[in-house]
Amino acid sequence: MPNREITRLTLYGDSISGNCMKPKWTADRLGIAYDWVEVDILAGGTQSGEFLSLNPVGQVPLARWPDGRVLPQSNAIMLYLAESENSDLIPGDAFQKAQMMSWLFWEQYSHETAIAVRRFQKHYLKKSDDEIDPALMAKGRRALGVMELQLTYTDWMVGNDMTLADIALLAYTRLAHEGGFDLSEFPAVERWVSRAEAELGIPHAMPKEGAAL
Ligand SMILES: N[C@@H](CCC(=O)N[C@@H](CS)C(=O)NCC(=O)O)C(=O)O
Repeated sequence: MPNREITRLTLYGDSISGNCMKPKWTADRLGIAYDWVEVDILAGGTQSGEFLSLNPVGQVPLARWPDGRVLPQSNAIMLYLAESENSDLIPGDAFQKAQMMSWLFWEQYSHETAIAVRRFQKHYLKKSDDEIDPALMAKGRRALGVMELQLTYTDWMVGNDMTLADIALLAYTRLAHEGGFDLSEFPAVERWVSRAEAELGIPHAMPKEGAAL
């Protein structure tokens, strides 16, 4: 499947993956046309010979253009798409752009590595809480606390408008309940999730009130 002829930007991703939603939402927001190729992580799609020939790292998301260029890494793909459209998803001010980058690096090092990993283990691998490294809950709650601090004072992670930092952080924050995190402890984050989902025109992913976590 991955090596078929392509005629326009093609995004390879698994719809259950927040990382894969980041370039998709960015392309949708920018009105960039693309084909979506679903790669089933749980069925080993990222480890097939065909897929590995495109991305030896064996991970989605992956962007591929008809001229043969391929680009892995969710945040790199978002950046390239937004930059190529001169989008205001990247602040014009150099310092604010650096702040946005700072959140993107933090997301990959301190947020995704706890919240996405715990969600995957709990929600998809069906591990009980006892089987999951307790450090993941502590690290994830700490990351949500950092976001709460920022979002108590500002509507968006950087400046007065949505940037790529919001898109990157939304991907797994909106699904944190699937990892056993309780976002009602972080009310500013909860409000920001709704704001960002509305801005991107995507459905609300929060659990219904009273639902078990
Ligand atoms: N830092 C990478 C992480 C990508 C990643 O972890 N992808 C996961 C899905 S969220 C994957 O493809 N896992 C399949 C595998 O490892 O075989 C990014 O942001 O794109």
